[in-house]
Amino acid sequence: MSRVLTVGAAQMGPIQLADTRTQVVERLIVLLRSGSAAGCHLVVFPELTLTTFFPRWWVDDLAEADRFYETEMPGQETRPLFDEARRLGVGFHLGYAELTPDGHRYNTAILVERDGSIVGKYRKVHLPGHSEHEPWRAFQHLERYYFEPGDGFAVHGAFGGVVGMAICNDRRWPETYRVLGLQGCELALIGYNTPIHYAPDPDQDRLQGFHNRLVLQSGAYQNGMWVVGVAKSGEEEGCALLGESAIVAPSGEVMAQCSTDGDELVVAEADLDLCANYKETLFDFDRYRRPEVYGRITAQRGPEVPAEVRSALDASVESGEERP
Ligand code: CDT
Repeated sequence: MSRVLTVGAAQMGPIQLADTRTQVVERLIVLLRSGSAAGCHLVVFPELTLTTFFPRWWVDDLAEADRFYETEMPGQETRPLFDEARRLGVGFHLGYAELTPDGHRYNTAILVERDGSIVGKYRKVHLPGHSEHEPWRAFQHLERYYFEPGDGFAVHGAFGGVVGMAICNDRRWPETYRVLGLQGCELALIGYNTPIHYAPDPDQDRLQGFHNRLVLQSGAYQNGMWVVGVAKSGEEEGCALLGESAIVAPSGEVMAQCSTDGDELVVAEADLDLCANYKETLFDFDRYRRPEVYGRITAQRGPEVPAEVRSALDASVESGEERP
């Protein structure tokens, strides 16, 4: 049985503060219909798709930001997207801000099957940026104020394969792909909002596109999985966001990439059976991995220079030895 999945990366252009949910959902439906016309089984939308990237602003009380969160999914304004997906028989992936009935806030993504049922939910694990008000920045990145971290990476049996999700900053961490890969993930869906300007080190600004491809491609190759990275892009409330949404094969090759900073759909035929070419050869985990020497990966968070290395370095400095 063929396991060739036609996947659409549905990049969104900017969403301004004044844009309503209804307007955004109309744009999503246009992209969904384009995906349907292109034969897509699955259309992937970005992180925090339904609103502007609100963590760039400080509020004294989180409740002031409640309007940016979804308290139900689908809700009244998002239901037309679910209805249209079911009518077209096209599944989708959607990122949004989630406010639970008991008051927890998450940066969340869901996977919706072609019958409109939610088959998986993921809450972002790696929350970047800061939690304090830092008004000196051109724009802030307050995800660590607005959200709690999720508790792990799961996979789901959907679309004829093993599908996982991650969100934006997660894509920069090899642990993300590996934990998914260790569950046999064949297709990882990753929405993002990546400001081109990085205030702590602006030297990285010119490298945003390169770093995006670097992590998507290496994550795909090293785990033998398809990776779909989808941006919200363009000039959003004075903040330039990276586009370059891409569909990457298990070979690490980019099979499709957006070329604009607006609403744009690119499509690829993702043969899930291609994953085995990598999972059963170079990256045959069961045969070649050595978890017994990887203990540090889960035992510690930050780097710890071993004491003997530290004291040897200190001694060489004290003795006036020249450094290279
Ligand atoms: N949304 C998100 O996770 N963006 C981050 C930017 C981090 S800069 C504070 C990213 O990794 O693209």
